[in-house]
Amino acid sequence: MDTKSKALFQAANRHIPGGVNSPVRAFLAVGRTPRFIASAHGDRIVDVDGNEMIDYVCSWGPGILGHAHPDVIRQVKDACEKGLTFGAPTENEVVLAELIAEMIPSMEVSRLVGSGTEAVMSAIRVARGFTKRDKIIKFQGCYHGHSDCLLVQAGSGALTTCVPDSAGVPADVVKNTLVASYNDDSSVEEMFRLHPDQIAAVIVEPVAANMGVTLPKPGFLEFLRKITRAYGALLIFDEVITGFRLSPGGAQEYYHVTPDLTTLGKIVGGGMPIGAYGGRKEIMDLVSPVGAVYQAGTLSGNPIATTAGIATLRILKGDPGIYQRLSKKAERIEQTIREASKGFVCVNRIESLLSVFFTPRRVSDYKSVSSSDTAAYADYFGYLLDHGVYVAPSQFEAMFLSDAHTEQDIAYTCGIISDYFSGRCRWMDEWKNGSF
Ligand code: KE4
Repeated sequence: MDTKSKALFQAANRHIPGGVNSPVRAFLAVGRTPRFIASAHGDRIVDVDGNEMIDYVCSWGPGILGHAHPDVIRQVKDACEKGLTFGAPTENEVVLAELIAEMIPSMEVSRLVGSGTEAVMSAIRVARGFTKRDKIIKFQGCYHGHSDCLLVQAGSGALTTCVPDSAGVPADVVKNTLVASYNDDSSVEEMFRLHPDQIAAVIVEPVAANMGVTLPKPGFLEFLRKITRAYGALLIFDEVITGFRLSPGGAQEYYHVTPDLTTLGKIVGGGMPIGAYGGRKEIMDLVSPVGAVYQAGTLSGNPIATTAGIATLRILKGDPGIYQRLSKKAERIEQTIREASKGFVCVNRIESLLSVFFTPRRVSDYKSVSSSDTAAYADYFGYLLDHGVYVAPSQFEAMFLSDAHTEQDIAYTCGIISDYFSGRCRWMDEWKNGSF
């Protein structure tokens, strides 16, 4: 029953584009009315119609401890009593910068901003300022927020041109953006061969999670580290999703590859709006007011957001066992999908991040991701939603686990998934007959 969600969605559409403040929330990819959430605790969310669901979106990643963690909430409440924002430096910002540097040593110096988009936009600017070069390489299928120069898709002459992937982005703005293929060394080598001293940086999601979870092939990240060094370009790891998710030190600790710059979001704010970018002092000293690269923000590092971020990181740092618990829970779901689907779908998982792709092909890049049957995913999504399991409303997103997911809820989820694939799922039969 979603009566109140339907009414709210109607009202929302009158004053908000598509009725949502971020497109994926509109459920367009799954053909359902978005659920308007009233509250959330632990691994549960409750919508305005009182439907309680087990949450595997976790607000797209920040919710690694579960919703409304009591220690985080208590500290945020106390902080609110002292004022919400001062527009002046605070002790919290020093504490959070020290925590980030301790957990992600390559971020010796960092700057807090308001979102992952802002972190990436700023990191690109610093890379261009540091190298005095204009071109950047990104990868097809990787998403780094909505700053203009990254809203691109490979043009026909992918090696030389790109075309905007959004209205309102002038062609001029993306002319210095090159789009390579994820996990394809040769596509990167070719770009450096064509533009040997013009590339400021390569930006990559060390584990791509915005085309669904797509893992780096063995050696790919090491290759990017090597080729950027060889050509004097910077390597930027966009760890907005993987930061503090794959391990306390993110993907760079997990894969033992150290980038020059890192961008963070989501977990670093503990559910409050924080992004961050950082790297070694030599690079970050270019950032205003020390250096010539300008970047600023009214609410950057505000006391409430930094309180939530510090509380969250301290819990993660203080209980590394969380990562093993998270991984075991995700592994149970992965195994259930593999067994129940009898190999008719592809499951990619790394630690507590996973995606199920409705294709029997192995998914390792944008091309193979594109073979997924999005209508089939929508059918799967709807069945889970109707049975109280809330996963990403898009084939090209990830499933997130939290430390609050109980064994009981994981078992329930596995039961629903098994029921779907073994009984309800018309997709496999019709897919076999090519009629889906
Ligand atoms: P934000 O500006 O949304 O805080 O971060 C942008 C961003 C940057 N880099 C990566 C790797 C990201 O995944 C994101 C944002 N992630 C999406 C989920 N795939 C946010 C959800 C949404 O857009 O509503």
